[in-house]
Amino acid sequence: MKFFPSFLLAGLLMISSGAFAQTAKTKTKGPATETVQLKTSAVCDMCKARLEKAMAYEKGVQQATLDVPTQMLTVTFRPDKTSAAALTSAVQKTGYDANDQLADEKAYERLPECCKKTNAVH
Ligand SMILES: [Cu+2]
Repeated sequence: MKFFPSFLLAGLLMISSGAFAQTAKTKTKGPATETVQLKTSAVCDMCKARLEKAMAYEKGVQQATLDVPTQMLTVTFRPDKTSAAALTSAVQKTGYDANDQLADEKAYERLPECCKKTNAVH
């Protein structure tokens, strides 16, 4: 009779430590990400490719997708590596407006004619 309770206790300890290990693992699994949406002055698929590539080179960016018809750039990023402000600035440096922030003039001038914001989305 003495053997039984101690066996149960050992079993319970094993179960509870196993559960604890699993909880700790879940907590450290993958860093948190945030998503920001930027309204850009992109007008065509070349703009899309250019902006998505520029975002891919930004540190902390996990995914970037530009929807040409709505000109919305959606960026998923790691807030411990970058910020919405840094990504806004990166869009400006690529030659495009980002929300109410105007494009960097020199970068904008380097864009091909078809990508200038004077054009309608095409
Ligand atoms: Cu374009």
